[in-house]
Amino acid sequence: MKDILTAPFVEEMKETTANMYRLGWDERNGGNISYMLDEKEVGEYLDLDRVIRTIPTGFDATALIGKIFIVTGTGKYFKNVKNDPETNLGIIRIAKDGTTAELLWGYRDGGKFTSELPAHLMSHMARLKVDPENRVVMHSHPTNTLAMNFIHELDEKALTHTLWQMCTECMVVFPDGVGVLPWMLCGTNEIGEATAKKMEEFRLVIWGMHGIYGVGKTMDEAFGLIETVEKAAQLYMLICNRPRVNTITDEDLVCIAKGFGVKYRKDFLNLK
Ligand code: 2HA
Ligand code: ZN
Repeated sequence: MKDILTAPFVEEMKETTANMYRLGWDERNGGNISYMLDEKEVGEYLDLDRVIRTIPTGFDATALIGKIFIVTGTGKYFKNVKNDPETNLGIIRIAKDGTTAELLWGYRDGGKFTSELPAHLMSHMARLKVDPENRVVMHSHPTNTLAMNFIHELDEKALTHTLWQMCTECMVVFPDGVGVLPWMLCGTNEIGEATAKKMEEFRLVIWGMHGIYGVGKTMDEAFGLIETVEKAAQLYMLICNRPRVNTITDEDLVCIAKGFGVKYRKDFLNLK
């Protein structure tokens, strides 16, 4: 059996949480990541018949029975993952009843998965229906994205349109736009269900005045989506209270979409 601490997926979790912390997106225990793993690959590092303990999830994830995820721990700091992955991360498998997580590794101090597991697993279920290759769900509190939430309409069309106008790259990176939820209580099945519903059409979902969710086939895709929104939001925050002299027009946005061959949300533009 190979040493789990050398597994590429543990390395990716360490590196990503450290990056997100350094960017100031994940203060204290803010943010969480879940990453669906390949059973065969995990089997090279862990005895899959050895369940350390079982933890009820409090919701039904029948569609994910047998699936294995590496997930950040509840109350754990992204800052600390790099130096102690076995305490701050866990590897869980959804048990045959669909409502129990079998702990295969990690949460060494008796801890458990993030309080946002409902939003994560429900989002995995929703995304796998539209993209069978989706693997990552990522939640974070990027500073400028949050700041923007307090001064900009929390409307999907308006917010996506503003972000698209902030950098040329936005239309290429998230032509499918950004879903938006109003402020809601976090850590509940209700916010999980609302997030998953949005994930049927978006890879990015803003939790109004709380943070953002991004998903993808890879860690880079999910991270890159959030990073690009945050860059656009930063530009917005830098210019929002100054006179606008120049702008990327809707015609320019169409030109970008055509130039890069991306399918975009036409209803998010104001073309006649
Ligand atoms: O786990 O980010 O949404 C900490 C959070 C809650
Ligand atoms: Zn949060």
